[in-house]
Amino acid sequence: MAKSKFEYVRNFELDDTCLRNCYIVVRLDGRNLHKFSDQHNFTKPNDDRALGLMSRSACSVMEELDDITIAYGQSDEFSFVFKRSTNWFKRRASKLMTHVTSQFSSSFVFYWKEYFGEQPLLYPPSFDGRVVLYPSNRNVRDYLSWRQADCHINNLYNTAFWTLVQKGGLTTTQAEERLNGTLATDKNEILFSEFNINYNNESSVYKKGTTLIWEKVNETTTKQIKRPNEEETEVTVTRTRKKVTSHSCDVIGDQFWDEHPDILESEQC
Ligand code: DGT
Ligand code: MG
Ligand code: MG
Repeated sequence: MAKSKFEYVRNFELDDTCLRNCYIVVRLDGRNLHKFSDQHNFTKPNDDRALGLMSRSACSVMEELDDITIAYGQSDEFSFVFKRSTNWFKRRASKLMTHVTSQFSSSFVFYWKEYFGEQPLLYPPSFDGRVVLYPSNRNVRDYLSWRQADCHINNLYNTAFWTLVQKGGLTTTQAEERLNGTLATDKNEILFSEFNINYNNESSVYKKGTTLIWEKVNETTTKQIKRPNEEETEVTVTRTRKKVTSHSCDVIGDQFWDEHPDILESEQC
């Protein structure tokens, strides 16, 4: 078929193929979640409904899109790591990034009611996305460690800050001044000695964030079976299937990676 004279405009498209042999990480982050969380009365510093909805949306991304082996989320962000050998969408960065962010955003709206019940969603939320390539397993682990360290630092600060405000009666300015220049040990000490809060006992979802991976799980179902000339009997069937499972554990040390050796691929490629 003859090409139209407009065909040349295709040549303006840039090649954004991700380099081979690299892990492709897509990180998304809520746009102006500060305002969104205020307007939707999120509890401070952590809102279980919001964190649950973020994880549910990330789970939908893993289930609907191919080749994501691990996702890690905290606050209003989630990172998705694609297999280093993925050829999904010919490794085109813009396709991968936009599919992840749009699947996540639509899921966030779709599942809103499951987490917020009758509380209305006041306006459409949006998420930005970026793609980063990491050539080695060590780089991917360090990337996830970086996000988890960020989660820990922010959560300790936010826990101390909102405890000073909510339980200590300080204004937000006073709480900010009180925490200015303090180290982690100081914040732990303020929580413990002034408010009898042992930070170690805080929920691990808050302290460690949420890690989603694929795991084989056994699912048992019972069925009533009726054969000709026999009494109806109950049969139990156990099937193994791959499912996205959620963990709030340390991903900085070796234990998690030793227990899940299939998440990262072998280095010889
Ligand atoms: P951005 O990302 O530059 O468009 O701006 P923000 O406002 O999204 O800022 P960001 O991403 O650095 O920080 C996340 C905000 O989301 C932060 O203001 C606290 C809020 N947020 C996230 N999770 C929760 C939560 O569970 N409860 C409450 N109250 N706020 C949360
Ligand atoms: Mg944000
Ligand atoms: Mg953020």
